[in-house]
Amino acid sequence: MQQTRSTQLFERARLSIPGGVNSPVRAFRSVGGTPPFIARGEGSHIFDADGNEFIDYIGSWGPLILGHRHPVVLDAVAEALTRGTSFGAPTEQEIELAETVRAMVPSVEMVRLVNSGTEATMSALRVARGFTGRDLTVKFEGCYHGHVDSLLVKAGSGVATLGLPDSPGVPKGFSDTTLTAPYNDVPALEEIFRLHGPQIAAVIVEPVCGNMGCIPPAPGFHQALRRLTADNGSLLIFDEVMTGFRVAAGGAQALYGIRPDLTTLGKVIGGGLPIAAYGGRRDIMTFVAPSGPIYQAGTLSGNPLAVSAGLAVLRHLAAHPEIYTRLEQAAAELAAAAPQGITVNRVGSMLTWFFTDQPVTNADDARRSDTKRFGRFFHAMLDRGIYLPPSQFEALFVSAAHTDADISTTVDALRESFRLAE
Ligand code: HOZ
Repeated sequence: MQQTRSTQLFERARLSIPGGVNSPVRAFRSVGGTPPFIARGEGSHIFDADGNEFIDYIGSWGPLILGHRHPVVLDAVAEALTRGTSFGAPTEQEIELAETVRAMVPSVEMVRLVNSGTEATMSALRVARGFTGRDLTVKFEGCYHGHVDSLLVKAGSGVATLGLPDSPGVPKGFSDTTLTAPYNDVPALEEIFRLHGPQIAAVIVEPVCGNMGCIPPAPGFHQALRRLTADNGSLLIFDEVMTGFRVAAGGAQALYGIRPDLTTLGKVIGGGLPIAAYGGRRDIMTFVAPSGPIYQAGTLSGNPLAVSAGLAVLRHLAAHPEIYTRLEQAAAELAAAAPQGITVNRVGSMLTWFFTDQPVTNADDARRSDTKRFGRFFHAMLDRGIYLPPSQFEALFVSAAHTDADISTTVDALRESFRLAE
């Protein structure tokens, strides 16, 4: 293999970091080859350590809805830096971020800031259990809710990408608290509730799945989740780490008109800095310490730099609804470039091409995609300067920074790459 600065860095990284990366999907294991090491980003483009330029459709796996180095983020972080990097004490901006989240996502009546999506889902689950006094959780096969012990069951994202069975290190007692159903399968969920209804604390769902590739909810799926949970005294948790502020300003719950009991948020809420959140009904959230007995805490929670960046992005999105129209139009153009025989799933600016001519509505369908062909397609795109998620089981993200020229360059690359991947 030809040595480049990136390949040298990868060899060096593997000596000190497991697999050379700090999150598994980045390692290119399922598509072959080694990852470019990124030196910098600007708008919709990134530049690697060898000076190669790419149009970026990962956007840090979702947070960068405004693109790299957007001025509102840079200005907010620069201003916050003049005040200090961390206090571990309350600040006024945390209230402003909480109020902004409440205004944009009305089901979130109270919100607690944490540092990662995993922390958000882990905490939401604990709150659901503490509030209901029940232990069981229902999740859907192929959905991924971070690396929370009890949620690493039939998980998507990196777990699906690497073809791993459920992770070693998770005590059986933890995974036994998780029941699974196929995504979009209402009869399977009804059966689970028939058998276990009074023990189920919560159903957690990616309202648009992004972690087995993009899979939209079937018509009526969310309404059934809402009805079954309400009828059984269970909570409905929308994991909007990926979809929050992305598929609509109010997230997937606004798009589909569903009011979950709890919501987890991440990615866009931090504007590219590490923030996540969980929130929901006031009567539930007041169970969280110190107002209630359910414990959850964090030294860097509400970090001022991250809060500033997140607040700037959310305010910008709220003030510019036309961004969502633009995202819709640009992503639709990309979706339309697929030839016959490829299944395209898209919701707003989340999109996946599956190498199958059959509809993809759940994890089994997604696994039927020809992943070898995906690997060839991925590398053909990369060779043409288009940086896609290196996994069939992840969604790509269009940002407001993608220009008409980016989209048309990408469409040309798509046409060639689909042909080369055959
Ligand atoms: N779990 C993330 C996307 N589903 C991937 C995170 C990363 O590798 O950075």
